[in-house]
Amino acid sequence: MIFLMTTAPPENSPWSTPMRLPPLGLSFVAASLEKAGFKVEILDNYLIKKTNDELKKIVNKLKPKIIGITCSSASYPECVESAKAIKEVLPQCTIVVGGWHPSYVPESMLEHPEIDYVIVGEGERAMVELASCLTSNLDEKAISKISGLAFRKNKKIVKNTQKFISDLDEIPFLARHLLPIDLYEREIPFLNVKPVDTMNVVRGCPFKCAFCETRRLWGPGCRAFSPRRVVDEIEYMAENFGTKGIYFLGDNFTINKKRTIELCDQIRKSKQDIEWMCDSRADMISKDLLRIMKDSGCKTIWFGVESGSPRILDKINKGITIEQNIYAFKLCKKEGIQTACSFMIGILGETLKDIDMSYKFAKKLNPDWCQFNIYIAYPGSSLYDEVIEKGLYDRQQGFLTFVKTDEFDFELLNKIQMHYQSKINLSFSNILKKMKREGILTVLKKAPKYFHRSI
Ligand code: B12
Repeated sequence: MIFLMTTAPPENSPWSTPMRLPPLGLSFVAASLEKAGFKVEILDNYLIKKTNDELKKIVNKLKPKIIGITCSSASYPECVESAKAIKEVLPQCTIVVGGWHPSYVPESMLEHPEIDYVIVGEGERAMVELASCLTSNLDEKAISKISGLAFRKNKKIVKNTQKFISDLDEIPFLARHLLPIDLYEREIPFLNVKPVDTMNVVRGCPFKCAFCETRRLWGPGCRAFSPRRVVDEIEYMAENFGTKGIYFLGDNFTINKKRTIELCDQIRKSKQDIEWMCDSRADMISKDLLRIMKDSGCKTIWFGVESGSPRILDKINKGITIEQNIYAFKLCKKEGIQTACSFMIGILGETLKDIDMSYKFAKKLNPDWCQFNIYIAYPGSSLYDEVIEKGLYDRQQGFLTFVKTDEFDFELLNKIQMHYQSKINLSFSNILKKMKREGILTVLKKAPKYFHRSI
């Protein structure tokens, strides 16, 4: 039996978000393990919040041979603590970690003897290979050849080169049946239907934003599930979980226009009448594409605008101009697609004047929803290296770094964030728009959420 789990930063931590979404990556890994014949259980501890003492009891009862843990830079300390707790009661089990943080800094995981293996990047194939070796008593030689595996050998850390799955359709549908589906949010302000579920259908991003750099996780190219496969899964979700809306989460849904059009066609022709939204970039949409997207149920597009200062857009290497953003938002409005967007505040090199430019720009774009995230530096990105090199921080929690410059620190950014977010999202016109879209009662019920802070 294989036990998979997530961990979360403590509730009062600045990195904890109130969003309750299913762990897509871990559930893909679970689905692949099931397809290979393993019995799998998932504990979404980001959601359920069992203490380590409770976790010890659970694993002691289940006695899994292998435990896989998802780890982000925010939950790194909790991931290590969980591994330690597990090994206290089950010293013989094998602990494998995967996810963004282990993929970028596998050494930080393997310095803890409780963690046996790290899977760098895409997890499905490597985890199945590892589990097969471990359960068929194959020798260490076979294990040491697994692509994407990092492990200790003779007091050194070995990292095998990754091999990416060229045909994503070989990955089975997400193992939603292993998740406590009713405990998730399943509604979203930008769609009028309920329940809404999330999907990730594109992997990789060719752009080189200095704060993100997903290439180390997904490789240099961009791969996607076939439109037919995506629609088959939507139909399966609708039939088995009542799904009526989809949020396509991920780097860039519209990266390949031809594929996006094909997917829209398939969605339109499918027997399910779904509403959906996606993440995209201002330079990756066009009038004809928006029309096709709208025709197939697209209601909202989320854009990472990041800054209203051209200097900062250059600094983060976003590759999108102020003018392109203005054009994209106008186009969406004209074509009847709602816009949501996020900005980052507190980037190194940014001044309070730049931050103010972002606020003014957000007002000018006039999105239906706007989020100001406080920039956090995390390993793997070039901005993180610069923050550390120049000492531009005053605190670190695990690997997450609170940027501090002569002009701002986290506390000030926090105040600015709350102020901007409430000014824009709680403006009279935006509240009216929300009420029209979601109904007065829903808006009143959700009001406290509009104030929540996010990084
Ligand atoms: C959805 C999302 C969330 C959701 C998470 C919902 C959930 N339950 O998963 C919410 C809103 C809660 C969230 C919160 C946060 N997030 Co977030 N999030 C994302 C987002 C947009 C999509 C993640 C996703 O589903 N990807 C698709 C799946 C298929 O990929 P995956 O999860 O990476 O999984 C693959 C591999 O990583 C690996 N894998 C993953 N887990 C495991 C486990 C094992 C055992 C194995 C073998 C392999 C493996 O295999 C998977 C399949 O190939 C990403 C950006 C992105 N483009 O991915 C950011 C991202 C992951 N988040 C990020 C951050 C910073 C945060 C927060 C700190 C933000 C905050 N202020 O609170 C928190 C911390 C959360 C935590 N757990 O500690 C960063 C992570 C950077 C880092 N180094 O950790 C990202 C990359 C965004 C970015 N570019 O800055 N997030």
